[in-house]
Parts: sequence; structure tokens; C-alpha cells
Amino acid sequence: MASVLIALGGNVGDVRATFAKAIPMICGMTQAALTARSSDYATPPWGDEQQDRFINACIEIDTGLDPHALLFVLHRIEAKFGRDRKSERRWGPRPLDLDILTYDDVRFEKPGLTLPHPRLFERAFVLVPLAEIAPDRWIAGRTPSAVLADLNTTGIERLPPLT
Ligand code: A4P
Ligand code: MG
Repeated sequence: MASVLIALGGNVGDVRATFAKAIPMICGMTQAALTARSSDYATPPWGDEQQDRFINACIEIDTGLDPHALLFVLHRIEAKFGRDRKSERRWGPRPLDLDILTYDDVRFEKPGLTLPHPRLFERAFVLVPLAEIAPDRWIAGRTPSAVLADLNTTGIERLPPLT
């Protein structure tokens, strides 16, 4: 089994309801156990600022799927929640984005999949939820809590659990 950290994001529709349905679907479709789930966070849009704020979260799962099979399943789940990659712009609005942040200590760069996620350490919207569940995890020689200390987290708001 591999320990995998996954980032969830979205800003179209009821994203928190989407996460609540997508997380059990991820576990079911990858035969995975959920080992950690962060809070949901409201985050200012990054990259393309002309869009609604996002909701972001991170989860940790244990799965037997290899990285490419896992990404294939994650893309299928994104599509089930209405994501259409052909009609969207880079860093633009989307109902659900599922990125593999880390897969055990695997490091590779292949067409369509780079591990750890190449832009992980630039993004407070990823690192704030990640630091909640894995603050001291060594990822390519760094830890989320240490990197986060140097990033601007203005406007990121931790949301109370849904009742
Ligand atoms: N890919 C390569 N490595 C990976 C990996 N480790 N995990 C490939 C997942 N995918 C990986 O992804 C493009 C391609 O990257 C995939 O087909 C896969 O083969 P994508 O998610 O369609 O691309 P993207 O989203 O346009 O680009 P990128 O750089 O992944 O950006 P984001 O972060 O996903 O951008 N602001 C806030 N506050 N919160 C957000 O969640 N998200 C975005 C979307 C922009 N601004 C945001 C947020
Ligand atoms: Mg992405």
C-alpha cells in the first residue's frame, strides 16, 4: 500500500457538498482507506484572480493503485462532478480539481504526471490544509509547515465542519 496526499479544490457549484461526496468516491474507486482529512478552507483565487473564491482541502489515503492508475480514477471522478477540461482555461473556474501531491516518496517526471506535484510549494491554498494533516512530512527535502512560514496566507479562512 502507498500513502498518498491529494489536494481538492473547486469554485463552481456547492463545492463543500462536492467534497463530501467525492472523498468516499475516491476511497471506493481506489480501494483506499482514508487516513486523514483536513478542514475545508475558503481561499482567494490564485493564478487567475477574475473568478470566485475557491474551497480547498487535503486528504491522505492508503491505496494499492499505482500513480498513473490513481490519476486516471481521479480524472474520472472530476468528470462525474461536471469538470470538462476541454472547455476550461488554465487556472480558471472548475467544480472539482484533484491533484496528487505526493505518492509515498516517489519522485519522477513523466508525461502527464509529476511527483511530488511540481507547484505544491508555491501555493498557500494547498499548503494550509496540507499543514493541518501533515505539517512535518518530508517532501523533496522540505516540510509543509516550514515552507508555509514564508508564504502569504492572507484571506485564507478555515471553515467550520458542515453539520
Ligand atoms: N499532472 C501532472 N502532475 C500531476 C499531479 N501530481 N497531480 C497533469 C495531478 N495532475 C498532474 O492538470 C493538468 C495536468 O497536469 C493533468 O492533466 C495531469 O496530467 P489540471 O488540474 O487540469 O491543470 P490546471 O489545474 O489548469 O493546472 P495546475 O497547475 O495543476 O493548477 P491548479 O492548481 O490545479 O489550478 N486558486 C485557489 N485559491 N484554489 C485552487 O484550488 N486552483 C486552480 C487550478 C487555480 N487557482 C486556484 C485553485
Ligand atoms: Mg490541477
